[in-house]
Amino acid sequence: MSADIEPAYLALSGGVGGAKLILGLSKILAPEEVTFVTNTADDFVHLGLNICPDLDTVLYTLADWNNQELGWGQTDETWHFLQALDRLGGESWFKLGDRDLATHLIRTQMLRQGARLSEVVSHLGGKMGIRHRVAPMTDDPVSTLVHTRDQGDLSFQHYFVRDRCEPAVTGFSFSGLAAAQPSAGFMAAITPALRALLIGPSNPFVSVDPILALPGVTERIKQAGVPLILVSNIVGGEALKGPAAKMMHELGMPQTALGVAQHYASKYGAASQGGLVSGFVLDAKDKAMAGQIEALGFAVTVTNTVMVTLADRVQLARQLLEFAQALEAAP
Ligand code: FO1
Repeated sequence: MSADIEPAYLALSGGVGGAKLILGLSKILAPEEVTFVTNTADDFVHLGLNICPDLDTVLYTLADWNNQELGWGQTDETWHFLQALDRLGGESWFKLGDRDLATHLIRTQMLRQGARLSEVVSHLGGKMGIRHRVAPMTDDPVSTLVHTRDQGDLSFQHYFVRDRCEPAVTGFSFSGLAAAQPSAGFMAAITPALRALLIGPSNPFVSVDPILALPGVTERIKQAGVPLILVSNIVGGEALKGPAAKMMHELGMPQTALGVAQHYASKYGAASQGGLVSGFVLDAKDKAMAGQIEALGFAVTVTNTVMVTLADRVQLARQLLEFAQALEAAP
């Protein structure tokens, strides 16, 4: 992966939605121009293995190894290990494919030998032929706790995969976060050379918030004074992927792009009012909400944000860069 030159762009990502935008950005920005930072708050230890789902989704997507049908894991996957595990009465609710298993084994081995997660990511990324910089949000363990109405607190993957996001949520917390340090690769990207920070259509509560909540991150972004641009993960009242709309409903928020913008406005504030967020990217389906989102203090651009094809990913990436340039030029 690329090093040395300070990047002009930084993109933050959760899993599938953010990874699609990252792929688009990787097609138009040279490796030294951008850093990709991924959420690690959905990481967990399963069967003794260190699993980093969002990181792997980003790596597999950039390597063109990702399983497009599932949205996670590798392409051309086989499931002999899982079947054998199941036959022996092992925990098979979390589906580890045969190819995917190699990633978790190498990562676990390297971590046990004392490597930082960032080093593991560089190693795996290099082996996958990825030239762009990818960094975990932190090298320290952070894990999401999902507070539920009826089942108490659940670890994220138990809520998400084992319980299929069925329990009603009342909130989230992130153990380890207050003591975690942002990774060196993350912090190295926030320099005077940075021109924009881009956040794809990832889940605000469990993908974006943990990254921005790492100690010192929002302060450093504010100091850098660069536009922070978010893409709505809710289009036409539905989540592009995953349980975000259901979570919003359970949390008593409007299940709309406006609801997403309100969440970010209340948590981080608008840059135009001394806060963090400069721009909000709204899907054409939701263009009627543009005025209300602008009233929160955000600049708004309206475009197609639903990325089905590679051309859609590249198109959205281009629009984001144009939006960032317009915001940078704004007084
Ligand atoms: N998601 C599922 O819905 N079911 C699974 O069995 C599953 C297995 C899995 C294995 C490795 C991996 O890297 C990801 C996996 N995911 C699975 C996806 C993952 O749990 C979620 O998409 C993310 O944590 C949310 O971003």
